[in-house]
Amino acid sequence: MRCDLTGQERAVMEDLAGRLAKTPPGLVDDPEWLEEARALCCHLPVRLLETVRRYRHDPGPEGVLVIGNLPVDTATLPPTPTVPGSVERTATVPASLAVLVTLTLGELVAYREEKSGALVQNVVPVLGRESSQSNAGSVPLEMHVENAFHPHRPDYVGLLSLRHDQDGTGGTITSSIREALPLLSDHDRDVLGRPRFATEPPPSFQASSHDAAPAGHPLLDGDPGDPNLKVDFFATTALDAEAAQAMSRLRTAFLETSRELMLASGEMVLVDNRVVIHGRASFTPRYDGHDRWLHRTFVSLDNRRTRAHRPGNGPVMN
Ligand SMILES: O=C(O)CCC(=O)C(=O)O
Ligand SMILES: [Fe+2]
Repeated sequence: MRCDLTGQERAVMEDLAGRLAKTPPGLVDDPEWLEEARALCCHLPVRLLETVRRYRHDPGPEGVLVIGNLPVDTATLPPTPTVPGSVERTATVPASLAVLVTLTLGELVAYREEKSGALVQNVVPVLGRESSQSNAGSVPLEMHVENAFHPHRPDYVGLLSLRHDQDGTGGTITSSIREALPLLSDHDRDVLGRPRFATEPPPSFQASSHDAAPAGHPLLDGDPGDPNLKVDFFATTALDAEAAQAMSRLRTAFLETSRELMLASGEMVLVDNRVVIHGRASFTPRYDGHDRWLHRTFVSLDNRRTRAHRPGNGPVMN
């Protein structure tokens, strides 16, 4: 699914994001700023709201929605951050855009142990982390459901491109179980639907409170013909040999049906984290301030469902 903003719609977004960026205290994680963001997100161009509403009802076979022509002005962007764990606490125009679009889909959330619980996170390459299986790396990032280990993994992931890679590489890879499922045998589907797999927290989590050995879980659950998905091909292990073979064939099916999205500056992709896995192709960072830069946000659809994990009814989950 796609929605490219017209010039007029882009101007509306520019006005709303500009107003939000100027809202006191100008900090993304501040409750009063977020309150204003929730109000302003109801005023997005109606065609965009309709598209997001349709996408939330059913994300289509590919499970992703790309929104194009958002008003990111590369001329005024600061250099791409280079530090580990980089987040965007300041309510810049791009951060405001990411928040406004994300809030139309559901509740904006973050995880306390990841990127200091910031609601808008920077996806940037970090010197010395080239081979890390995290978004700071630049080797191929293995396909994963976001925070697959967590009992309340996000329902959607948002990625807004501020700056694309200088060589035009490092695309975001997505692949949908709706497209991969037909490539799997009934036997493999049955194995993947049983609790014969375990998933560790990703490297971006300081694993403190998740030290216990992860319990076995299925990779596919729900409607056998249109299942939900929970797998991270780096962090998930099969608990027996037959499960390992089925998981390997699942990975092959995902590779065969995957797409590479070269997000241009001002393009934002929303990924349905129940039906789509994502990853990233390799690229060569230069650490010169012009590297690939995305803002990442997470959506949870139901605040009550996650309440026990969110102290003070705030947006940050334990
Ligand atoms: O860099 C990307 O395109 C995606 C990285 C990723 O998986 C993430 O930030 O969750
Ligand atoms: Fe990810």
